[in-house]
Amino acid sequence: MTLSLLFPVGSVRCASRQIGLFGDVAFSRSSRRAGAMRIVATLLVCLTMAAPVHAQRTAPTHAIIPAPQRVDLARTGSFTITDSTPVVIAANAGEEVERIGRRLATMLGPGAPRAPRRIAARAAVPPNAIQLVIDEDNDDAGAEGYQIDVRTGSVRISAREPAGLFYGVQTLRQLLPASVEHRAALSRTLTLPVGKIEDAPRYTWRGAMLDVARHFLPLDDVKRYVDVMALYKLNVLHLHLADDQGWRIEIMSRPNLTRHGGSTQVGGGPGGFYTQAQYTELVEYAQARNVMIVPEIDMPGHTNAALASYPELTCDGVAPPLYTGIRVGFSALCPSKESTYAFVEDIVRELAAITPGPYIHLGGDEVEKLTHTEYLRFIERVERIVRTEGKNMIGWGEIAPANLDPGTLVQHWRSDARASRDSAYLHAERGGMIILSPGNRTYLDMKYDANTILGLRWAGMISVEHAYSWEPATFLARVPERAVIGVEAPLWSETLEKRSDYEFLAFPRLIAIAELGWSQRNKRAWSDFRTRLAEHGPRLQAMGVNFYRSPEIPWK
Ligand code: TNX
Repeated sequence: MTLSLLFPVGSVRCASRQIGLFGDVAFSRSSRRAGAMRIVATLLVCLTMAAPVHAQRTAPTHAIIPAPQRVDLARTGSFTITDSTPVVIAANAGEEVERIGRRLATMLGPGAPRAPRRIAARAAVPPNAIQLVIDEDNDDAGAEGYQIDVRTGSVRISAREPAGLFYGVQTLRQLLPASVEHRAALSRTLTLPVGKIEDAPRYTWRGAMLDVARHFLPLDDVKRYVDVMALYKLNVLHLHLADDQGWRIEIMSRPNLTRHGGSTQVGGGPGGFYTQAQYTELVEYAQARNVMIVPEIDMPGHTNAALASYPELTCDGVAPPLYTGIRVGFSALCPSKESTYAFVEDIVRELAAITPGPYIHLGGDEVEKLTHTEYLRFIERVERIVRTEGKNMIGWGEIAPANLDPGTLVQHWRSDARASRDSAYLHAERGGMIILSPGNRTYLDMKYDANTILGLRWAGMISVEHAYSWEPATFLARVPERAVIGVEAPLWSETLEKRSDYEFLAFPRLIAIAELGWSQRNKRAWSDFRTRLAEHGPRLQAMGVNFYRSPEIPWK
């Protein structure tokens, strides 16, 4: 074995290698044994390294983001992919595996979409094939993990679930040149380095949020966002579908919400909305990429578009005019009227019916028009409505002091753990889980620096390094690690008018958050991340993503 096979890629200092290796959760007995061998080898190398100049600073063998748990790739030896390399799946493989195989085969070959080849359980795998294998006993992989084994004459990706195979393919994609991202690529020969990868996510919730309310974003643009999310193994897209400036989802029983409430946006543009059929199309598009859609209708505040459409929701029965500015906190549903709860029931019932995922987000942030008690009673009542529809509620951090069900998720968004404002720990104490979206680290609408034209700055400016260099498990002092379900990066759209604006702020910072959500703590280091990220420039460009060429990254 060569040294490059022994060590996790990218770690250059002996100490960090040791921590990395000791910290590894070995997958299987054999890899645990290999792990022990590695530790001995590491100690030997550390001793040798005490001697002055030893050429340990070898170039990394890959630029995979998020960093996998374990990568052993050789510097010599490769598997060659040609136009005729078959992608093979089991004869009885289900629809999802078929789809993953088809997309892989299409990516590898030029021209028309290609189908994967099905082979019987006992039949020999054809030579030089890429095989996708579902192995239900593969407990090492978990629900989203996978293993890749590249040899000179075969490639095998295995996982317990289709989601794992999908992610194995995303990793494979990143081992190939950016040219595979061009849809109508020319005939070409590609190679993969021989070696093994074993991988599984750290957190189950790896999210992004799009505010399509302040400015409307057409469906195709949302799909493009999902495409990039999938490449980086993000699995939740939270859509902020209603706010003061616009209502963006068709509700059949309340047609004026979109007819009137959806007719404008910040700055007074034409707004827009998704029909339920379009929403369903997006849900399915996302599902095929292992992304769950979480719809949010913000309430009781951030509701001017709804109040303008249905005056019975206001306490005085008078509809306010539509709003196209960017202030917050001035609107609220009337908490003492039964018509308010009939409205919430209609919304939640229709959303639940078109949302296969288990969550409905009801906002709950920045309410200034209700007393604290009115607010808490409101939250408790709408939570019951969500549960009646068979879903779990999510709300922004402010909801934590209410008497919540432990199945509800609290999304922390404040920058720090100021005791008076941060109460997420109350939810952790009752056994609930917290999504971390701290403003000063994950808010993609914050400017990168003082020169950024788009975006806001209330939570500070967020460089790529600042978005990357924090630790979710210990971020909230009073929330234990086990109560953190994961991370999510919101992109609010007060200043964003079109897809290229959204992409400019999201990328590459969302990619940094993706690594926080997926990679083990001991596999993360800024110096290594920025070198890997540099290799992604051509790929993002090939995908047509308008990313910010941050000077922090040595772009290729
Ligand atoms: C705070 S974070 C908000 C949004 C704004 C955003 C702008 C949160 C739950 N509410 O209404 O769009 O700041 O950065």
